[in-house]
Amino acid sequence: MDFLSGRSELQAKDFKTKWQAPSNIALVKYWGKKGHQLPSNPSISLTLSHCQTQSELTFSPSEQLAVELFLDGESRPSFAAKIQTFLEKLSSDFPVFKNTKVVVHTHNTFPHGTGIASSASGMAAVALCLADYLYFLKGKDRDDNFMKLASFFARLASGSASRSVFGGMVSWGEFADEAQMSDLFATPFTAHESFNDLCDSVIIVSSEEKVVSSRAGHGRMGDHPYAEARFTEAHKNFKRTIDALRAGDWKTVGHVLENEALQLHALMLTSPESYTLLKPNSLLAIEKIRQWRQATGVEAYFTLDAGPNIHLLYLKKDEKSVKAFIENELRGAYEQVIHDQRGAGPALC
Ligand code: 2P0
Repeated sequence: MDFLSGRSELQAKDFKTKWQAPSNIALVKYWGKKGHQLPSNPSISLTLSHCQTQSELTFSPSEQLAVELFLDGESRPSFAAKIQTFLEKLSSDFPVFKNTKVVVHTHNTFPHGTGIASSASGMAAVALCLADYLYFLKGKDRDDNFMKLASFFARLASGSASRSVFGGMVSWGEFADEAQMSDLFATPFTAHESFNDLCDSVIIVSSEEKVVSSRAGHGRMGDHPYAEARFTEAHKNFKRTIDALRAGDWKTVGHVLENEALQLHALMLTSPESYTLLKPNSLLAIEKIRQWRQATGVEAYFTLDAGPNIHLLYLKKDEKSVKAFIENELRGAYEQVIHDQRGAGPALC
């Protein structure tokens, strides 16, 4: 890969950069990994617009790698330790990080207390700053490979973050006949124009901290009795999804979307060390969404991340009726709602 060439001769220098990166919601889920942070199956996601992390990174030469991190101005040693561990791993391939001090100032635009994980947006923002630093050290202008490098770094930090480096729809993981797709980094996916204004209302059922992290959840796929069946299903769902996305077939996308969310949570329930991230109100909302769709014909479909919150996806033309449904029919089942939509991707601040 040419974007990795010439990395061993780089010398640390003073540099500062700031990027913002969005969150994303997977339509076909990444759940289970192999090798060095590689996905067991291809995934595809919608990049969101309102849920963003902004991170400023200041790099300076140092005798050894050191990381400080401030969230909204407050020192967060535990987050700093995560970035430090990530950079330590990266430094075997990019030795310049062994002689770099990094100070991170970060801020999330998510409403407080939503329980929305920020690892995708957070690690994507950091990865973009790292890619910027390396381009600066090489004396290169950002080119077509810049985002590829950022996605490569983001993947190593957190798999889903690899997809947050691009806007619109984004796929990640090798897949037959899709030569542009790679396990190493994500690539933008061009869907039918009818999905250009896809909406996602995030229904926050619970903002409590999760009992099992995503990282641990991926780990539990290692000895899961249904792992192979899941990876086969994921490949089939991926194919159905990309075909339907290209054809503008929202109904098929919606059916796969719901199936993927339910498979994800079924894997958690049936893993040898079982756990439940769904809450009673998650199931209540799912039932009501199905009944309402049946009764009205409005094509709004749910999905879930590794958590209890419901993402309700729908076309812009149905925005008014979906918002009224959430307010009237789901009242009492949620803490708050974030009405989000397809986003354009990261930006240099
Ligand atoms: C996804 N999730 O495709 C799936 C669906 C959550 C549910 O990827 O261990 O934080 O850092 O690579 O990316 C969440 O897991 O895990 C995730 P690591 P990540 O979005």
